Amino acid sequence: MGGIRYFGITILVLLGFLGSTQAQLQLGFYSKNCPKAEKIIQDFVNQHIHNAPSLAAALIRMHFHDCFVRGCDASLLVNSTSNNQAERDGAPNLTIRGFDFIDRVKSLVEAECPGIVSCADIIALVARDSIVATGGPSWSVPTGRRDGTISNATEALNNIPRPTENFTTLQTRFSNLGLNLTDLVLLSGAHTIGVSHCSSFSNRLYNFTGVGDQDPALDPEYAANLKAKKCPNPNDNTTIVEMDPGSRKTFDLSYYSLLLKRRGLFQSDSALTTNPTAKTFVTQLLQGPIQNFYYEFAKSMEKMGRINVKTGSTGEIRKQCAVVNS
Ligand code: HEM
Ligand SMILES: *[C@@H]1O[C@H](CO)[C@@H](O)[C@H](O)[C@H]1NC(C)=O
Ligand SMILES: *[C@@H]1O[C@H](CO)[C@@H](O)[C@H](O)[C@H]1NC(C)=O
Ligand SMILES: *[C@@H]1O[C@H](CO)[C@@H](O)[C@H](O)[C@H]1NC(C)=O
Ligand SMILES: *[C@@H]1O[C@H](CO)[C@@H](O)[C@H](O)[C@H]1NC(C)=O
Ligand SMILES: *[C@@H]1O[C@H](CO)[C@@H](O)[C@H](O)[C@H]1NC(C)=O
Ligand SMILES: *[C@@H]1O[C@H](CO)[C@@H](O)[C@H](O)[C@H]1NC(C)=O
Ligand SMILES: CC(=O)N[C@H]1CO[C@H](CO)[C@@H](O)[C@@H]1O
Repeated sequence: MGGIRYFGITILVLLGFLGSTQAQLQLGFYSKNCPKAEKIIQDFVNQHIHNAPSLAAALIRMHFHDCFVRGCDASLLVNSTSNNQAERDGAPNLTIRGFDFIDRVKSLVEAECPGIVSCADIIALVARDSIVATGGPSWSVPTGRRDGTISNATEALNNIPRPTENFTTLQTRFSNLGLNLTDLVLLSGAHTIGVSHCSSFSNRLYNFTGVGDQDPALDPEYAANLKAKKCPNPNDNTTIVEMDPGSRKTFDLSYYSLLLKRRGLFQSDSALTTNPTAKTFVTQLLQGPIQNFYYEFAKSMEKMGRINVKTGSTGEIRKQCAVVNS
């Protein structure tokens, strides 16, 4: 008995120790030190997103790219220096927009309470508030993330999923970060808004296997249309195309119906129909009311926002989001 009790106490002490070093994210983390922070951020988003609704897509994508490299730690925002090529200058960054928007939010929050609110939390809150402001789903954003001090372009290249990847590769990438098949299908649903450059998918139109062919998984009618009207030049890296034509501003289920019509724009979209479990889930999402998708999407977003977060005394609170504190 004594041995068991002693063992039990040891476990409790150990758990207490772990608990104290591994602080958790919590809702309203800033409610004591900077009670107005979340409201300042939300007000700024509400005032400015209407002038640039397409920014909402850019900002949720920014949150995704940040979380997938070194966790949600705002490493994506750091500028390169003479001896470091940062994430934002890595190949997958090409179309990440919204850096200025985050900088402006950070300035407002710093003016209210200097050195308290992390850039990582600002990205997470801004992403949520922008999607909400443009009529999309909402999700919980517990806060208390701290900012990283390392930002490396090669790591962005190695960790951000590519549009050419197949289901197995995507599933592995997600599961390495604690996200499962359900999360992969739901989070890909963010492609219901926003745009892509022709260069992100033109291999499917012009040179799929290196013999001047087309991706057979892409609806030939849709492919013909893209070639004729949107992306007539295989090397075009400036023209943008709606990923969910006709409804790119609406956070709806049409991305999933396009998948079943073989009109997902990227191989990574189309890949979701190559796995029977994922395809069944897509069909279920389409059968449910939109609220069901929103509810499920919210859970996956919250999960994504927790990836490898730095809390407690790890990391730092950056003074400027683009520069690691000296
Ligand atoms: C599953 C793996 C994913 C791949 C391979 C992927 C790939 C891409 C690519 C290639 C683009 C277009 C970039 C361009 O050419 O301009 C894009 C855009 C976008 N992605 Fe993803 N993505 C993935 C997952 C996600 C996730 C998890 C989210 C958010 C939760 C997301 C949100 C977006 C949004 C909103 C856009 C449009 C951005 C804009 O309009 O500026 N994506 N994605
Ligand atoms: C970071 O880089 C961007 C883009 O080059 C620039 O506009 C911005 O002023 C830089 N920020 C800082 C704090 O150096
Ligand atoms: C960036 O990451 C790559 C791949 O992990 C590594 O080889 C390289 O040394 C890193 N660069 C710096 C400056 O730390
Ligand atoms: C998926 O892609 C990986 C990496 O390119 C490859 O090794 C694998 O064979 C592919 N899997 C399938 C089922 O095509
Ligand atoms: C993925 O994880 C969520 C919990 O985060 C769970 O509800 C869901 O059933 C899981 N999906 C699969 C395919 O295991
Ligand atoms: C297709 O790709 C192959 C291999 O990368 C290349 O040799 C060929 O020139 C390309 N063809 C076209 C039409 O771009
Ligand atoms: C876009 O294409 C042009 C011409 O092929 C090339 O010079 C340029 O480097 C490309 N830009 C990017 C960002 O890939
Ligand atoms: C928005 C942004 O920072 N884009 C950069 C992406 O990376 C290239 C180099 O790979 C830079 O030239 C861009 O400025």
